[in-house]
Amino acid sequence: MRHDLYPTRRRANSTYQARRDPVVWSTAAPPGFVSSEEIETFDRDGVLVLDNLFTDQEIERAVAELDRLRDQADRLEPETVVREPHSDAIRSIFRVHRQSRIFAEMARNPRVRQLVEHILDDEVYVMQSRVNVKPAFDGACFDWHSDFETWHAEDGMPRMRAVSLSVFLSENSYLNGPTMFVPRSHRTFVACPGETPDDNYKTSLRRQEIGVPGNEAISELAEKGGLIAPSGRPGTAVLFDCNLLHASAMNMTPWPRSNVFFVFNAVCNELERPFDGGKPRPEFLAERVPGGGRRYKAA
Ligand code: 6CS
Ligand code: FE
Repeated sequence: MRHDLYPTRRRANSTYQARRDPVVWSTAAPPGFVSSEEIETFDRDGVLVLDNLFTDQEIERAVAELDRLRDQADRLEPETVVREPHSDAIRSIFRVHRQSRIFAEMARNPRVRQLVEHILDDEVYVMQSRVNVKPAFDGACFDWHSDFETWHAEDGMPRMRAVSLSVFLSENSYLNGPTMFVPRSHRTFVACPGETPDDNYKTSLRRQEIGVPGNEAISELAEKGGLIAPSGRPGTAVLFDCNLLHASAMNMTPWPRSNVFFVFNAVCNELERPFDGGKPRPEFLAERVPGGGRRYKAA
């Protein structure tokens, strides 16, 4: 019987347990462009805002590429184009690092790689990428969740040894549905109620119902850590831990809130069988380590 460090789902209510993994795995000095204080902030809060991580020129190319992908959505892998729950507007485009050379280059950015490989203390690979378009007037919300809870239950991610980088392709402000985070919630694993339906991803990417903690859990953790909604100009990036609770409200403004997300998983944290007992989700959502990763490296 496989030992499950983070049992979730198949229960009536949300239950808590303490995180059993480090947040920052390396004890060495961080890469030069990041200070030790910033790494300590990430360790404490589970989130770090990096202003101007990408240049205006890099962002302009990425925005033009996003427009091209949206215009040519019919040429993309069909399952990777997810539409809004209440309209035909595009909500997300997944696997952009495999469908676009420009987004592939962004994912290979040397500063990004140095930073995430420092935090995870291992080589990394892109387990998932997506552009969340959150279109003007029509961008629906993303319910409260921990990405790791889904990736553990439905993709078989064994340990909390992955991080996400959200890069602003448009202005993120308090108006247009910025991602809200519960700082410090990454140190608590909230096991969620409910049973994972077959092919859950076919609905969860439009409206997540399973893997959503109860309001009491969000209230309690927000009382402790508060709420933040980083804002900034295009090129700003937000690095956040795989287990940090986050959500975003709907976008009613005339301005889209388009961000590209790259999920970096440690090679030693290769995906196993889903811990909720279901069948693995498709590769466009959860890329398994190419050529198989090394076995789990001691912390
Ligand atoms: O299921 C997933 O993998 C996706 N769902 C959400 C709400 N965030 C992480 C990821 O994009
Ligand atoms: Fe998420």
